[in-house]
Amino acid sequence: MKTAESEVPDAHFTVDKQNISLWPREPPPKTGSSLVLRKMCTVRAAVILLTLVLLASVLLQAVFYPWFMSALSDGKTNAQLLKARVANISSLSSEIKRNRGGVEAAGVQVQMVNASLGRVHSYIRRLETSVKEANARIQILTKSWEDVDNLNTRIPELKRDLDKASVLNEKVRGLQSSLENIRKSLKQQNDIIQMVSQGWKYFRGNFYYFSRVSKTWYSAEQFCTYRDSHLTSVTSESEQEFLYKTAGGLIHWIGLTKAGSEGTWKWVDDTPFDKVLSRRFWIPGEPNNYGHNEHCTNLKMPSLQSWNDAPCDTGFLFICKRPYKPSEP
Ligand code: 2F8
Ligand code: CA
Repeated sequence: MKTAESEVPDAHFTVDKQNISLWPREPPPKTGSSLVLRKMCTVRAAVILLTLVLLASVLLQAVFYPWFMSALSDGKTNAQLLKARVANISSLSSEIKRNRGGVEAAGVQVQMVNASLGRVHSYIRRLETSVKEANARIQILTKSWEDVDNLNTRIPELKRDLDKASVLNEKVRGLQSSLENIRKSLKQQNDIIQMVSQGWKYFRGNFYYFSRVSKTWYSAEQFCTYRDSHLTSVTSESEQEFLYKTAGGLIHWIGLTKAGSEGTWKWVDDTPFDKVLSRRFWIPGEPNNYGHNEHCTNLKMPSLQSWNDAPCDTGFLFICKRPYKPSEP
């Protein structure tokens, strides 16, 4: 016991006869059995406490060891995974470094692609505009096509109408032709009326003027030419008949005269002389060139055989002849 007290530091000392203490004075030590008892209690308490701590430790280990081991295992696994990921990241980093050039090139290509895409978008917009225009035209064409369809359905009807129109057209042409003939006929009749009103007579396409005054053959021809005609020629029996009948038995000069040194008969209006035909129209015994001075011809008798040669400077009535030439409408 003496030893235990000596192990406690002495914190009480005296200065100038005054007691100085660093902490309160302990009560005076207890004596004998209480101290032992007290120490035993302390030991027991310590043992109990240690036992409890030990039990608690065992209990905690029993409870948390599996969890701890599992956590440890998980930690290892996670560490391995993390290590693998780190390795993978490292590999990826290397790969990224290697690919950085490629990425930059790809960036350039992306820019080019973007530019191309811009052009493509512009082209697409133009195409859209074109498509819209084409659609508008298609609508117009569709409308036109509908019109064509409608017309197609009407084709049979139109064909029938066309056939009718063709028949009518043919009739109209016939009528037009008839009208034209009528118009020409009316024009001809009008021309004839005009000439007749001036003293001319019409026979088969020619106008004839029977004079009321006598003239020599040459003066008579001058009279005729002044009126766009000549002394008449005779080219057929019907004309001869018309002339002698209209002459009324009076002697009239006609356009037959001898010309040139040969003294052959010629028509003054240049109608070819038909010697054979003319033989039917001379008075029998004529032409006799009576007095060797008869170079012109007249109608002397009221018959087919009515021609006589006579002196050209003798005065007789005369007959002018003008072919009918239809004037322009
Ligand atoms: O006898 C025919 C003869 O008659 C007349 O002469 C006398 C005629 N003369 C005249 O008409 C001028 C002839 O021509 C005619 O041949
Ligand atoms: Ca004669």
